[in-house]
Formats: sequence, C-alpha cells, structure tokens
Amino acid sequence: QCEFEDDRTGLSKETIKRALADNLFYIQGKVPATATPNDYYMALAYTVRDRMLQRWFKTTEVYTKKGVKVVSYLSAEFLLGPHLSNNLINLGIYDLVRQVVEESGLDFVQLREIEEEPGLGNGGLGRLAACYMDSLSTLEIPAIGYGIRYEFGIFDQEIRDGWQVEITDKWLHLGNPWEIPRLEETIEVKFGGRTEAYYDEKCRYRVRWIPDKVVKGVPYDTPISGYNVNTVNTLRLWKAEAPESFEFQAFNVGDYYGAVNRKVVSENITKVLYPNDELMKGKELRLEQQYFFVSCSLQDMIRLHLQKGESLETFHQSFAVQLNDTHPSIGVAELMRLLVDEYEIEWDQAWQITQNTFGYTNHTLLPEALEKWTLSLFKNLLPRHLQIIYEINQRFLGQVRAKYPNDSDRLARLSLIDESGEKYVRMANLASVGSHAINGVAALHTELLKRDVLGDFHELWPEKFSNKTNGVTPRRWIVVSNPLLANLITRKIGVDWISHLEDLKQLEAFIEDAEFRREWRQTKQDIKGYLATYIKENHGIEVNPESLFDVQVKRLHEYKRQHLNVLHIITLYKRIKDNPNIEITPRTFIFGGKAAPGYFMAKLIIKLINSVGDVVNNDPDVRDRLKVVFLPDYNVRFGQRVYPAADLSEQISTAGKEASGTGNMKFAMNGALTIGTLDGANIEIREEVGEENFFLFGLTTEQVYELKSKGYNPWDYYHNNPQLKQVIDLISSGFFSHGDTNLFRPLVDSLLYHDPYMLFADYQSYIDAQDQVNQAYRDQEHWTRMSILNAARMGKFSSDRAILEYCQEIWNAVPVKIELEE
Ligand code: 26M
Repeated sequence: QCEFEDDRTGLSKETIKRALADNLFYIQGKVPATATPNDYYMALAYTVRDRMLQRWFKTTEVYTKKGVKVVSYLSAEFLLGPHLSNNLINLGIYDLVRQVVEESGLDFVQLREIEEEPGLGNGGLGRLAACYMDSLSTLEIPAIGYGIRYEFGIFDQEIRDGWQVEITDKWLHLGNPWEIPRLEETIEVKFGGRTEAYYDEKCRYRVRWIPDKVVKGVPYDTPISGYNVNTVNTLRLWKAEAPESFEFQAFNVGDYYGAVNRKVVSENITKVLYPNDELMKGKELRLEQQYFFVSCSLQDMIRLHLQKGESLETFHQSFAVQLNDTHPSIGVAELMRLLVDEYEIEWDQAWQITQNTFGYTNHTLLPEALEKWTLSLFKNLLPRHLQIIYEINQRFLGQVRAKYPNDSDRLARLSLIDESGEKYVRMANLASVGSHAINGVAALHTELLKRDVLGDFHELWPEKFSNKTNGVTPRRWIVVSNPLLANLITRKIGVDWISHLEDLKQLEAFIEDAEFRREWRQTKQDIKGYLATYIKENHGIEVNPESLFDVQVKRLHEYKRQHLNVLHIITLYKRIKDNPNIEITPRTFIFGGKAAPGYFMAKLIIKLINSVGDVVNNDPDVRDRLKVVFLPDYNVRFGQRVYPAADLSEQISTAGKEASGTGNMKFAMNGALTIGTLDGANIEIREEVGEENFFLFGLTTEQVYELKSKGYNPWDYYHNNPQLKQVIDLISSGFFSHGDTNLFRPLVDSLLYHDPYMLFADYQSYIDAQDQVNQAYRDQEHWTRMSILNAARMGKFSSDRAILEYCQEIWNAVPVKIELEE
C-alpha cells in the first residue's frame, strides 16, 4: 500500500495542490513569483486534464479492442464553449478543486474567466453538436466527433456607434491545454487535377485520380467527459498542413516562391470558420474545408476498422456516421471513392455499405440556405467525386423512372444535379440518397421537411424519415451555468435529475409549498442581481434587478424577428410618452447576437436596437421603467450568464421558419416563461409545460402559407392599426436617428412593401400577449408557480433523451461501460 497519491490522478486536497504547483513549474516553466494569471489557468487546466487522461486512454482502448459500434458525428462546427467548469462538474470535483485553488491563494473565478472559449460554430447547429457529444459520453455510447480545428472561430463582436464591428477570434493565442496533437496519425487529402481510366490486371475497368495538390490533415484530440461515468470520448479536429518540402526538391526547382505560396494556400483551408451568410455563395474554400475534414475522418475510420482485423464489407457495423446538415455530405461520394477506387470493392456492395453507414440530419427549411455547388467548381476541385455523383445519380434516377414513368418534373426535382439554370450539385439530395435515415430536429420541422423541402424523397422512401427533437445538456445549461438553482433542486429531489432530467417532474410536488416558492423566487432574484452588476460593470448601464428581464439572445436574422421585439419596445415607449404616469410593469430588454458580416439588414437591426436604447434609456419621462441593452459578443460563456437570469424568453420567429431552436429550451429549464409562436420546438415545449404556462401569439404555419398565397399586403396592417402606424412613423421620422430619415429606411421599406417574415401580421397579437405577460408578472406568486412548472416539465428536452432516440432508431448503438482497474 502506497502512502502517496499519484500527482496526476490523486484527488486529495494535498495532491491537487501539489499537482498545481508542479504543472506551473514543469509545464508552464514558471514559479509563483513570475507566474501570470494565464500561467495559473494553464496549470489548473492541466491538473484537470491529467485527471481525465487514464479514463480517456481506457475508453479509447476498449473501443479499439472490443468489437463495439462507434457513433461518428461529422460536423463542420462544434460550438464547445469553456471546458474547465464543465469538466470539473462532469468529474465531480468542482467544489474540491475550487477550494484547493482558493486555499492556494488564487482567485478561482478569475482563473476560470481566462479560458478562451472555442467558438468553432455559428450558433444552434454547432452548439447542438457540442451538447450531443456531452450526452454521448454521459450515456456511455462509444462516439467520436469529427470536425475542423479552425484557427479563427466565430468572430468577436464589438459595437461602435451602435454598429457591429467584427474582430478576429484568436482563441489559440495563449495555447490550448485541452487538445493533444496526434502527429503520427496524420492523413493525406487530395485536391484538383484530373482522372484517368484504365484496365487493371484482371481487365476490370477502373479510374485513378491524379490530383494536383495533396494536403496533410493533422488530428488534434480533445477529451469529452461524461457526467459521473468513466467514459471520456474524443473530439478529433483536423488542421491542414502542407506536406513537407518534397515539392521544393523534386518538382519546383527554381520556383521557390511559388512553392512557398502553395504551402500557404494549403494551410489556409482550416484558417477560419465561415459565418453563415444569408446567401449560400459559391465559396470554393468552403467546399475545400468540407471535403478536407470529411476525407480525413473517413480515412481515419477505415484505418481504425481495418486495425480491428475486419474487412471493409462490415464497415457499417463498426461506424454509424451522422451528417450534421449537408456540410459533410460530400462524405457519401468520398466513401464510395475510397471503397471502389482505393479498396476495389464492387459498386453495388460499396453502395450498400455507404447507405447503411450514413444518417442525415436537416437543420433548416430556408431555401436560400440549401447548399449547392456549381459543376465547374466541383469539377475543378473534386473531378473524381463529380463522376461518382453522376454515376449515383444515373442509377438513382433509373429507379425513380421505373417507379414513376413519364414524370420528368419529378425526375428533375429529385436529381442530384439542378439543371434549371446554371447547373449545380444539390448536397441535400446527395445526403438523402446516400443515407438510410433522414431526420428533422423538431416535430413541426420534420413534417414540413416531409411535405416541402424533401417531399419527393419522402414519397419515394417514407421509411427513411423520422423526427428527432433537439435537446440540450442539463450539465452545462443548468448545473454549470446555474449552480444556485441546481442546488435548490437537488435539496428537494436529490441529484439524479442531472442525468435523468424527467425527474424534475418531482418538483411539482412542492408547488403548494410557499417556502419553496419563496426560495425559487429569491434564487432567480439573486441571479438577476449578478447579471445587473455585470451589466453595470462591463457596459455602464444601470438596470433594475426587480424589473422583468425580457431576453432575446440568438443570431441576428430577419426570420427570428428581433425587430418585432423592437416594435413592442417602441409601443411601450409611446404609451409612456402619451401618458407619463401610466401604470406599467418595469422591464429590462436584453439583446445579444451576431449578424453575419455580409448581412446588411441584420446589421441594421442591431443599429436600430442600440438607437432605440439610446433614446429610451435617456428619456427622463421613462423614469427607468424601461431599459434596453444590447450586450456585445454573445457567446456560450455569456449564454451561461444570461439564461439563468431571464424571466421572459423571446421565441418569436415566423411560424415555419425556425427548425427547432435550442435557446428556447435553455431558458425554460432555468425557469423563464416563454413568449413564442407555434414554431419549431416551441410547440413541443408548450405541450409539455402546459398552455396556461406559455404566452402564445401569432399566425400558425398554415395561416402563414394561406396568407402568403392569397396575397399578403403589409400596407393594410399599417393603415388599419393606428398603434402600429405610430410606431413605424416614429422610426421613419428620424426620431431614433438624430433626425436622419434615411438611416432606417431600408428596414422600414422592407416591412411596408414586402415584410417577408410577416411582422405586421403578427404585431397586434404579439402586443396583446406582451400585455398578458405584464399582468402575469404583477402577481409574483402566480408567476413563480408558472416558472417552477416550466422547469419541472422540461425533462423531454435533455440531449440525453435525443441521443437515446438516435441510438435506438438510427445508429443501432449501445452503451459500453468503461471499467478502471485498480
Ligand atoms: C453554410 C454555408 C457556408 C457557411 C456557413 C453555412 C452555415 C453554417 C451554419 C449555414 C447554416 C448553419 O447553421 C444553421 C443552424 O444553426 N441551424 C439551426 O440548427 C439548430 C439545431 O438543430 C436549430 O435549433 C435551429 O432552429 C436552426 O436554425
């Protein structure tokens, strides 16, 4: 029996203290006298990582030795957010480590805030991938996430004079203690060039691809811990590097600068995350990124599969590969190429393997967001893949023709190639044909997918389609972000709810307990106080923590209708101006979100929010009853601060436009009430929490379609609703723009003459619902009951539930316990 704990695994206070000091010296090369806060943060992070490593190693070993099926989640984005607190919670050592850090004379909160969050995603889709990785580990499902190690993640946002300014996100500048490069597992990816047909020694027709560029993919692995289990899965992100200087010697004699330039161009592939633009413009680098990470990942999986001594015929029994939207859908053609060209498998068998391997999740119905690439771009970058896509298409359309003779319109719609004008490859069609399972991300979304965007595919293969309503991880979105509420809940019902969120139902038993309601209300109040302090310290705006915190945080987009929220604010402001002594429920309107850099209208909406805020916040008539704050640089870390502090969650997209939404879930789990339309997962949230605990407004999807088809005229609403007219006229008059009547004209004109997202049609219904919110908030006892019921009934929206459904209905994956021998 040893008296000393291992420095890298031990969990006694003394050992952790020693480990911190050791890591400071041996990894950072610093002693306390010279150490910066970042040095201490790094030492702390390594101390935590050390405690994950034997679990990580063991997990990986079991997966490679045992014949287990591994889920492979392919995603161009993983919006992870800070690792430190999340890992501490999952390892069950948060309080312990915090104490040790503080006993060492350090400021734990300060160190925690030093971590640069990996913002390797735009929004919902990337954050969903991160929540799913957490649940896969927690459920002990063998899984690996594959993606891109962007050197620059989503840009940082600053607000100057009310406008958004983008700053590059240098998240790696001080090093990343959470990743380990695996240089020996580097993979080569080919680009461009041409193909050549030939006959092999058995006189079989074959094609070889002679590329004009080879790029290396270097894997960087990040451990993904599960909550309260030994499983630590891997997130493997690929970095592009130019192959060693062989080019210099053999091929580029005399063209040194040309060779250097090619090296730089290769390494550009993983430089920067593309912000999702309103339009899918043919960006060659984007397709290069997609093919690069997908090819690396599939080659990696094949290597792992062959290492087990298996033949490729059983590849789909080793890996279930999920396509997170169409971004990785080139994988369908790439797996076919690898199987047919490189491993000489017959086409039909390769196609069986491919279809059995892939599942495809769709995340959007917006037609402008459906990915397509021009044939010329495709041919230049991936000449062999274009041939393979043609071959897939020919065989596929043959089947369609047999089933629906003489239906050329249907054929044109189903084709992998869009030939209606300039020719394109349609990535959603490729993903649909190449997958055995297709799913939407909320019940309504899946129904609309089956009816509209993928209607022809649904008619052809109804059995491929299913719904998998999104979920979010309660570890990060309750336990890490809202420890006060988590502790209150645990005191009432024990800790099991953290991995069995349906247990929150047990809170309903305490609804008549006045003391519990008081604690619940007080907790929310305390958290609102923290946010108020943060806003004051960081942005200099005084907000009243007693006021109703009305929050809309999400990417800026017209369909999400942040400007409808603004119309409500102006409506209230107008009421005060018309009658300064009016009874009004004090409110703080909190906004956050980034606009795509090229999306002019979204940026103008940010300017409008700030301009309205300037007027409202500084008008003495308002007497601080209304405050409007746009908090810059909304990201995962700020989400963790704001969801717990919200009273009201704004989920106000035009019905039929928001595929699911996941912020809606984070708010409600933390006891916010929702004002929302019948869109995405709002519908299911309302079903769960009860219609009496949800503020509903607006047209239904059917009504939106109906109104569109019979001719929607926003002008009529403007003229028939004096309140709406006053609000719009106030913006047009230059009241919020120092008399400038041009500034907001594009926005106002778009509403008056087009209003594609039907703000005017929903305006009155929204205002009425907001008036009900005010009434409800005045009865704090009643509001608290509704708040508790919202949180208590959110069990369905745990990502654990979502992942279980994927495992059972799409991946055929089962848990594998990881045992640590003593
Ligand atoms: C495309 C091309 C080039 C560059 C970027 C893109 C691109 C990147 C991300 C396009 C769309 C992207 O994300 C879409 C997205 O986040 N969709 C959201 O997915 C969530 C998770 O399912 C849903 O909850 C949201 O409703 C849906 O909008």
